[in-house]
Amino acid sequence: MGKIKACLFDLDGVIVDTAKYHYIAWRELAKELGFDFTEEDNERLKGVSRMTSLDILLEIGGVSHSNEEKLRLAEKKNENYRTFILKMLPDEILPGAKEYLEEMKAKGIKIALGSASKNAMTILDRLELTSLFEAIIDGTKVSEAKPDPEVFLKGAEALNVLAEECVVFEDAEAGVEAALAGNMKCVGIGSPEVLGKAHLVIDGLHQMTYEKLRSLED
Ligand code: B16
Ligand code: MG
Repeated sequence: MGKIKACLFDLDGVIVDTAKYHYIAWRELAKELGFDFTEEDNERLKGVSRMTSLDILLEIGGVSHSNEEKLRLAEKKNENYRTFILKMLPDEILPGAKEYLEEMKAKGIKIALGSASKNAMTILDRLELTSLFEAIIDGTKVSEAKPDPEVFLKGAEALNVLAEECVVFEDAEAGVEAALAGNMKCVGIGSPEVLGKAHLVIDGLHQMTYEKLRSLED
């Protein structure tokens, strides 16, 4: 208990909005498979791993495929998705995110990424944010998906801090649950109705301050 020493940031929905590109790529796959996939359906995929996202998509379409075929479909979607993220520019960083990362770094707070995405490195490079992170834990480094706390516990370990010294920033309910399961403080980014379990809920990092971070200390 006590002092906060580190911030762990989710990527999609916190630092950048990649959900719109995921949506285009999933919708295209659904179209090829012969069914519609709406923006509302896409909400169910936020924070969820690629293969679980595919399972949800196939369930919506009422179709089933072999594991081998599912791997091929996920790969196809990812290739399409990557054509979008490879064109991303730093002006796509969400308002206040870079400024907040820089401010925390200047105050001596350690910073790590905790994302389900296997494309996190590509995205951070495109946004020119990679050097701000002391540790990057992404979908290539974990075996358990959120709400399991693995991604954040590995982040704390890499930063050499205790779980209770960390604050997690998350836009997905499963991510908030992962932070709490890991015995960490959590700031939800989005709607209080969805993220009500977080210690604080804000609209975006533009609303975050060093004082608000300190106010989360026990
Ligand atoms: P990939 P986050 C998550 O990122 C996305 O919210 C989710 O929609 C996506 O399915 C997942 O990454 C996996 O992404 O296909 O790139 O490995 O919110 O955990 O930063
Ligand atoms: Mg997210």
